[in-house]
Amino acid sequence: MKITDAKVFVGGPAKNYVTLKIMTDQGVYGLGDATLNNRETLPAKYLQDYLIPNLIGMDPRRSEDIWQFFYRGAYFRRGPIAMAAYGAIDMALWDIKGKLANLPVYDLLGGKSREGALVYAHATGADLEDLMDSIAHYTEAGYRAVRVQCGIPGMPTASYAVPEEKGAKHFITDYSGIRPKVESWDSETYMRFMPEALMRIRDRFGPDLKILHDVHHRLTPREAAAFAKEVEPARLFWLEDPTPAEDQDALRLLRQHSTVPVAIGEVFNSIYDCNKLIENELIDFIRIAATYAGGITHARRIVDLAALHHVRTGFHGAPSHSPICMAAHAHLNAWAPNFGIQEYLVLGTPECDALFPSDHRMENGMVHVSDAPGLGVAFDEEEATRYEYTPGSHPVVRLEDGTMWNY
Ligand code: CS2
Ligand code: MG
Repeated sequence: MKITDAKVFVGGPAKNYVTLKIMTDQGVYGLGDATLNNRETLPAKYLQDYLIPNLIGMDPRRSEDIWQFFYRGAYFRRGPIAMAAYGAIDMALWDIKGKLANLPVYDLLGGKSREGALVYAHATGADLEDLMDSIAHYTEAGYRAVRVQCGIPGMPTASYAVPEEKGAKHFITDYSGIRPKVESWDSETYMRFMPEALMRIRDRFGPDLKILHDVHHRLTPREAAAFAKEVEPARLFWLEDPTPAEDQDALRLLRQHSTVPVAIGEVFNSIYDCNKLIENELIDFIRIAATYAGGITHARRIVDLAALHHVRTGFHGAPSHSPICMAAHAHLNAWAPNFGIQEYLVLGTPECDALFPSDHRMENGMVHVSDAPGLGVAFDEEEATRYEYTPGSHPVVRLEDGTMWNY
């Protein structure tokens, strides 16, 4: 069996997705997601210029060897661009493998460990009152877990992922051009406001709601430890990215001072970014995504290491990823013995469903994986002709005096 061709599509409704389609001599094809948010053309180019010409003629069933060939063969290893490109190939090969076996990918991984995967939604508010309305909207829709982000008095754009003005829809990526907007940040103001706000949310919604909060890499290790200690009474489900994650030792101080569960890893792309965090049991949830972490093959290795250390999964599921990556997560979530929760935003808009038809479904705050062979998601190439690449950028963050900070 041989790979005969592969194509890359860049574009999509409201944002750019990088979609890979691998064709074989037996008529079976596979789909993968290489979307690297705000840098979408780069994994696409890597696929087109180097990886696809090498893929043609390879046996698609040998997904492990193909992964090793590209990872080791590159010589210069890892990095988000390369890992997203390998990730797309790997997902497509698992899709093909499932279609050949006539089995959903979760069965190839070891079968279902649960009936549905708990998800969390994103609630945001320009102020606390606005945020309470947004949380109520999701709890009324059946969500049992909600991530809460709130504007801070006196610093309207200071807290990550908050609408600029009341009622405005928030898109993190600004597609009006390639130059980023600048937001401002002050850790002291944030640390004075947020613990009390989280406590008020807990009081208002009661003990059962799972409340998550994302610090988006903004605090120093000492600040993060102080903050984590202060938010303990709100009994968060998790505190996400309290410090910049590339320093794996930064979490030690937090662990000495607080028992708040910590989630980290949405910017990681390899097991070597999180092995110390996992082995030293400095985190409770690992936030990798199948796309950035080199596909199902490498993500599964991270999930297995995490399982040895009581670390559960919480795969990144921001609109950064296409429904193909979310389908890969649905299969990993159905299987992983150490599943924790799934961030859930992508599926559901009519345009997105038309481009990526699937019967993975959300019900009562849980995702139910599709039983179709392979990944269980399709790609409508006719629909895809409606979209093209649109340059855009995340905001950047500066302190009041102009110093660059972490977005
Ligand atoms: C965020 C992301 O979902 C999250 O937890 O931190 O939305 C992140 O900002 C984007 O994926 C960046 O592209
Ligand atoms: Mg995050």
